[in-house]
Amino acid sequence: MQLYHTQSGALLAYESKFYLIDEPWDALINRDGLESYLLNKIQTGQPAAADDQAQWLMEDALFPPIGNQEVWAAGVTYLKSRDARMEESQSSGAASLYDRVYDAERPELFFKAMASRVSGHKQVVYIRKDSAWNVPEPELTLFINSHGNIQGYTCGNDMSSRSIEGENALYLPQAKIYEKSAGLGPCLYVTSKPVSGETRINMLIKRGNVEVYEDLTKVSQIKRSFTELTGYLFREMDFPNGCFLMTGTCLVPSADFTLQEGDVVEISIDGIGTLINTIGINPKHK
Ligand code: DO4
Ligand code: MG
Repeated sequence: MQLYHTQSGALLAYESKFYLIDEPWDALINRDGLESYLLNKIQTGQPAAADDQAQWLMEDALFPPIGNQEVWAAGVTYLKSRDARMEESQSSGAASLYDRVYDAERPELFFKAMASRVSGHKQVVYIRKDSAWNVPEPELTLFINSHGNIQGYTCGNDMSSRSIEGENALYLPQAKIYEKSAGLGPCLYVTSKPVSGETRINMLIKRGNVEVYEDLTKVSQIKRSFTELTGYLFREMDFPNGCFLMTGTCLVPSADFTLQEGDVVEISIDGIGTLINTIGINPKHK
């Protein structure tokens, strides 16, 4: 089932019907056993919403599926990411850092965004004006509730500056954290079943009407389990409203590619749908 965060509240899509759930977003998604709770609501008489209202909400009134949570991110969880970081950081001498973290017991986890810096479906994400080499990073993103239980999944876009990170690994926060540097959406895919390794993650980038990049991979390519990543994140931190965790990029465009203003990035993950973001530049910094 898909749960959309809309202007009119939580909209549940299940078996081709829609239901408006009249509960605050944070309290709803933080419930243990969210899937059974929502199923039970439908089975015990939650009235279906009108199709045209639901379509309008999903097309025109969608928020990212986040309330008052932090967004964290894991790094170097796919071979593709390790190789790309090693390539971009050759001149800084930091290449071995990425190799080592890929094989280390402890994963790389970093703070990515407060909700106020997150863009939703069909919204703009920014590239930095002081960065010459910018990419989107398509990442299966977990929603983990305050008890450390994974309740659902969404598509994540971990916008990144490869030139800043490549210059010096200590610049990672500047390469990763800035206005509108994270995309989440279009919905929370609520399921109690583990995600299949066969789940496909696809990224398409369009410039005008031309496709300038497309590639696809499967979740089975990830080096670490989601419970392992979640376990490290929750070791010494409490998240009263739960938190989002991007699980690392599995696709990286070739080294001669950089995003331009106006490009459109589409990240699709089986079961969740497609998150579409247009690339912009913060007008304050133009
Ligand atoms: O090590 C730097 C960031 C890694 C990352 O964001 C990723 O692998 O997705
Ligand atoms: Mg990333």
